[in-house]
Amino acid sequence: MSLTITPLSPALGAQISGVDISRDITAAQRDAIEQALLQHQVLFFRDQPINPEQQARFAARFGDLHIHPIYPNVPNTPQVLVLDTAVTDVRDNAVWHTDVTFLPTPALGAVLSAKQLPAYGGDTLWASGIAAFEALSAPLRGMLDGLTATHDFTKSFPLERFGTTAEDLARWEATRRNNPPLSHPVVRTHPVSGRKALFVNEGFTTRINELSELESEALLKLLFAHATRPEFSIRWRWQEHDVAFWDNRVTQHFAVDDYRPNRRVMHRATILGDVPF
Ligand SMILES: O=C(O)CCC(=O)C(=O)O
Ligand SMILES: [Fe+2]
Repeated sequence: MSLTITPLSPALGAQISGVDISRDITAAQRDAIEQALLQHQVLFFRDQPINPEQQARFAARFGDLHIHPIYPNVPNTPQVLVLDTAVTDVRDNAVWHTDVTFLPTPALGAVLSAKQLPAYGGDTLWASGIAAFEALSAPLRGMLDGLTATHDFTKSFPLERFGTTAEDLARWEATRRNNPPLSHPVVRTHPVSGRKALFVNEGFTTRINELSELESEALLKLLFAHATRPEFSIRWRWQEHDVAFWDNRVTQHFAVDDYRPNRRVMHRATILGDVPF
């Protein structure tokens, strides 16, 4: 059976059916999914009840997996992290962000599986950095291309919220030591498709390096607002056993925090990426 790819909006997002990702997918299926990811930037699969080992195996078909420094993992499958509102304060995901841009090699992408959901609420939005970049005026595109920006782990993981126990504090201190603020290009070229995307995000980007502080602040404010406009984004209403697979090189996302104290549990496998250029 071949894959069916149903685009969901002009900027990004497609639903994929006709594949069971709990099984070892074929090379042809893998390649078709990769092509769909390059084109649509975020893919959604429905009715895919997968266990953590299956999720890690599927994600590992697209690259080596990352073990997150802060979030808890599934016991015995550390490549799969757990976002459980009963265990972890996940409010830092309710800001537009690209995952782990505080790393020299931010994630290529991630595979997120819905395990337990509130009756309603808890949607996730994604936005296309490609659509956002292409919609800017030529003079602004020209100015941004070539600039660099600072990304800082502590912007989304502040000590106040991640250093409550001695163990958490030690982990946070070590993570901060190992991940000092670093620079990435403001406009990133996709390493496979060659398309250009805006690559600053409110979660981790603190400063455009080549501008004055005032200029940087004003321009980042503009870019954060522009990048997440409705026409560049898609909102996914989860059902249990849905799986989302996004290209973290050219998108950002926002997990809506509107359902607590109801519980929501997600599992994520994160695929290592390369140095942005
Ligand atoms: O919980 C979600 O829907 C997404 C959370 C998130 O930001 C992530 O998994 O990277
Ligand atoms: Fe995220």
